[in-house]
Amino acid sequence: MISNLPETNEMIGELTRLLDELAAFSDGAEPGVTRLLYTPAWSKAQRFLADKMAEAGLETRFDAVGNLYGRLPGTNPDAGVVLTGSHIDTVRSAGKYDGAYGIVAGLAAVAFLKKMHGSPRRTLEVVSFCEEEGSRFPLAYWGSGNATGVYDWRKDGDRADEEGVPLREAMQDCGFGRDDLAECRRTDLAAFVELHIEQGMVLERMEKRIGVVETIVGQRRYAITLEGAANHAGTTPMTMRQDAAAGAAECIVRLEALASQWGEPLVATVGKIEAQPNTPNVIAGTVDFSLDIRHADEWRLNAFSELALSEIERIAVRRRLKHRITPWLSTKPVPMNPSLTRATERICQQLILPYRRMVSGAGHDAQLLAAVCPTAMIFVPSKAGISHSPHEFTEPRMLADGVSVLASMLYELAYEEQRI
Ligand code: HGY
Ligand code: MN
Ligand code: MN
Repeated sequence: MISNLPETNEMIGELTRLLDELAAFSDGAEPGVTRLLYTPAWSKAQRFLADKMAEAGLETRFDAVGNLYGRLPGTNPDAGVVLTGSHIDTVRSAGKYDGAYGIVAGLAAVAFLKKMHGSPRRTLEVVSFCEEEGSRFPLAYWGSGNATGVYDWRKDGDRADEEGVPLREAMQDCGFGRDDLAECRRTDLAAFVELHIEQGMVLERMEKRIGVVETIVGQRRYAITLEGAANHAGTTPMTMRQDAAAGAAECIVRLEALASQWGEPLVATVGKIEAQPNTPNVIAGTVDFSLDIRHADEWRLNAFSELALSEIERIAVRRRLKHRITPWLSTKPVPMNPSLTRATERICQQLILPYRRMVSGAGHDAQLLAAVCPTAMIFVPSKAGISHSPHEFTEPRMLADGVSVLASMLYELAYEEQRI
């Protein structure tokens, strides 16, 4: 057990200052933070973090896709690397904590451990994964996916964003996508611990300070197109329409009703929708919409996804609409490492922090890292459960709680070389 912890007020000051500085790196006029992969704001944020890691005395490097690592070498080079961190990209019009908090808190924890305890036995690293959200290109987890072998940047860079910019081109324009940069694939990890805001309201409702994540839900994401016939809104009788917007609306209402019938923790969301020609006096000829389905149980996730897609097909056929369904993300529900979740629980008890074991309804890099090393995920409460919104907020005291738990975990893993 670690003998000392960061002084709370000092830690609060450091965390809020770094989070505010990072939040300033934002593209676009929308309120909140918009920092999409390989955009100018993304580039400035990664380089800002590289400077902060270097100031903390860590060895910094970028890998070939722009994942940033800060390294505190261990005295036992054969004992593997203990990694902590999260993702630097955001959704559009995001808050300032999702992803960024895990990086900033990881840096603060490692800098504290270096200052108080010097070199660890196992090497400690902080990572700023380049992309997790899937907000710009039709793929998600580009950073941790390249680190764990889910993607290979040399082969998987052809998908284009909404402006038709290929991922590979955006990556190279940012100075990445080069063989002379560090290899992405990590095969040397002893453990990964991700600290993140809960993005839900369970901890706040249960008056808990820490969430000990047991399972991260699986996800299915689809791009769906319904194609009817654009026509005059005034002269086309209701009985003679192939209205893609009405078809999409019926699908959305039906999916919501089905998900509610299935009950928690299943969720299904249509968050993105575009009608063409998107004109008030023209019947929509085409509608593109997204579908995001999640569950903690793989069998039920698959069963609901099949049902949802068959309902979309049934509605489209009845309305004489062509339909196209493109799957673009599929992640399994992933359990966290039981030994690490027990260690997190014990640390919360020792620090007298009320905690709760729970499922994560949000996806995280931890669910990819869990395939290559023992992985744990720790939550701090989100005010009113709000996230993916400029109104995202976590009490500064609770931000510091997370660092205390994370520093204790990293100390046991890297300085005490705790068996995992
Ligand atoms: O969508 C999610 O679950 C995460 O925020 N990427
Ligand atoms: Mn997110
Ligand atoms: Mn996140």
